Amino acid sequence: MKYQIYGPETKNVPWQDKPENLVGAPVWRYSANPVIGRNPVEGVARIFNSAVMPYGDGFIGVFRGEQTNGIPAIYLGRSDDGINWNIDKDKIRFTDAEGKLFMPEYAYDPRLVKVEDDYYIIWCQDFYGASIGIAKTRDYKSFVRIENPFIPFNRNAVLFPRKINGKYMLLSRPSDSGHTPFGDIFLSESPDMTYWGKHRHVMSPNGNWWESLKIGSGATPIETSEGWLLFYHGVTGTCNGFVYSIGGAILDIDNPSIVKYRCETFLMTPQEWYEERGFVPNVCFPCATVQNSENGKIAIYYGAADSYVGLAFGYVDEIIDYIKDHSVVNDNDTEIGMR
Ligand code: BMA
Repeated sequence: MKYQIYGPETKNVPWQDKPENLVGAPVWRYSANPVIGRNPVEGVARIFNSAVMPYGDGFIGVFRGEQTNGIPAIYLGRSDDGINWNIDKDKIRFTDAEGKLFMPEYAYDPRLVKVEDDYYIIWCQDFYGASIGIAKTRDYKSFVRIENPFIPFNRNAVLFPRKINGKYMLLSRPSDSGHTPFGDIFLSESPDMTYWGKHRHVMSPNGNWWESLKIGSGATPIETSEGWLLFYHGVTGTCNGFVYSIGGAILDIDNPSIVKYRCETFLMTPQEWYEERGFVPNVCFPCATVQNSENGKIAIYYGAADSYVGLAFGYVDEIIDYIKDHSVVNDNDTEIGMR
């Protein structure tokens, strides 16, 4: 491999070989997508925008389940192969530190990451307005909520998988209380997952038409020898509403507010029926990856049309080279992000 992935060698990363007729970015869809279809669990109409990670010999995931009352909640699921999922019928039971039930009124777009000994679930919820909620677990049995990191309004928080310079690092996307016609990615740090500060700007919509309106972090950044590989979503506005595509960037390993490379073209944009047609048409919304550090295979989990979960694949070498070959960064990207 030309570039290293730092992290576990997940041998059973879901995978399908590259189709011969692939054009554009070196990212291809699983031919049997969507991997989670409609009405996947009793009382849940749709699952999408969900995160998974390796666990034991298989995989574990946190899923955005749109309940039949229309309210999103987070469900736990398990899988041997990362493709076929058993999702719990009951939503995750979050408690406070004393073990008392402490459920968010709604919760959506969960991300999942292990930092040291703890697994963190991070989502968007009501905190007198849309904001970020976090819980941690060590056993996937008890889920204890910790302090909300930010005041409203905020969405798309993504925690780095290790401390950087001794600090937890969280990407987020300050927003409004609605569907937010703007949005930049910021970075915040914490010594303890309670107090967040030293906020830095990471990147903004930069003039590329496919991401002209807003951007938001997607999957947990992947540590590589070139920097943090970040899959994010970029949104453009059309006369028929928003279109969500998947973009790629590489952030500096020690100062991730600095964007080293940023692909000026999308890596994936809605084109299949399950991305173009659904509750919200034209959405590809990445929330997680699993990767094999030995052979460089990456599987990307993304929400499709606010209705389904899709899988896409790529090799770290090809993806990084593609991002570098098509990289355009401006001062706004490369500066430390403090004004
Ligand atoms: C965003 C979030 C996502 C959703 C997207 C498209 O604001 O709510 O959960 O996938 O809109 O509807």
